[in-house]
Amino acid sequence: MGFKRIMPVNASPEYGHAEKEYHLAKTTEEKIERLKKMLSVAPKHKSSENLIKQLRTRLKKFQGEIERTKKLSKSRGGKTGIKKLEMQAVIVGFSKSGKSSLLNILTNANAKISETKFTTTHSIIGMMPYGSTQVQLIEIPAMDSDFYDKGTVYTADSILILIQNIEELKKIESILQTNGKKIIVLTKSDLLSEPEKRKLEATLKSKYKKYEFVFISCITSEGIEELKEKIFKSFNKIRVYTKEPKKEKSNNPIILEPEANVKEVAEKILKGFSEKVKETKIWGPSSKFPGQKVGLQHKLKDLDIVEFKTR
Ligand SMILES: Nc1nc2c(ncn2[C@@H]2O[C@H](COP(=O)(O)OP(=O)(O)OP(=O)(O)O)[C@@H](O)[C@H]2O)c(=O)[nH]1
Ligand SMILES: [Mg+2]
Repeated sequence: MGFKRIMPVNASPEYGHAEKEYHLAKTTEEKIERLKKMLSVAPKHKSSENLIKQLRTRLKKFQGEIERTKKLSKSRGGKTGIKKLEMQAVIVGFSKSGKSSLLNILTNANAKISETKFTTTHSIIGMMPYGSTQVQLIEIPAMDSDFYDKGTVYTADSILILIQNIEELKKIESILQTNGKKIIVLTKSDLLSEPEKRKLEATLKSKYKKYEFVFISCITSEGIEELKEKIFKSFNKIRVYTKEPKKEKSNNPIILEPEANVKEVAEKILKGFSEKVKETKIWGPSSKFPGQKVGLQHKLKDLDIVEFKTR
């Protein structure tokens, strides 16, 4: 790292420790923090003036780097530039965990994938089609990089935590700050043996009961459909299909809040003219029997089918 080591006379063990920590720092933020610590514990006498000057110069250099990074990510529309849509999920994980690969499979994005670390340096947005609607999916730069976007993660509805082992999950949990729902995504499952998978599964089921988890591979496509389902479920919305009399149900469901009623569906598909509805029949989870006749106030459930007869 080119840092000339000058051990000052009378340096305390505290200083020695701070210096060691500084050399272990991975990110620029960490370096800044640890340089400040070194400065605070450096001996304050004539013979260490040179050292203190050197430390201050180095600190300024790193602070300048952070400023430039911030400006750069702003000008690229990163951080503050993301407009949050109704259903937003973020992809987080350490570098090379497969965030860009997953984003590209699930959405229209074309993020750069690479074998080298820290390839993604600004948050990348993709849209994932789901039913008749779209989910906003965002790759956040690696958690172990200087570009990690805390703000977007904090406000997202759902967080996909990409890991390959439990140790990574523990580390991420200690850094992650969010109000969103968490889904654990075990990536590169094609590289795991069946016994390895079973072991991970057992640990997650016993120690991480409150989280949903799924094994995925961007190579074999294992778990991709299951993950889409879990992402949608995490937003706590319902899907309702509509149909016309004597016809098949529509292919694309309408997305609604839980407990939405028939009137809301009618308003949506009849463009505000729910008074045109003469009769409504329903099939599916909220019906007592297939084809039950219901009123406009009837509350719907996920995967119901609604048929309107209009005047
Ligand atoms: N075997 C295997 N390799 C994968 C899979 N997904 C991603 N990779 C590889 O892992 C490496 C990193 O993938 P990326 O998608 O660029 O990872 P990332 O998390 O976006 O990395 P950064 O943006 O640098 O933090 C690449 O070489 C990918 O080809 C997978 O499911 N299986
Ligand atoms: Mg990436």
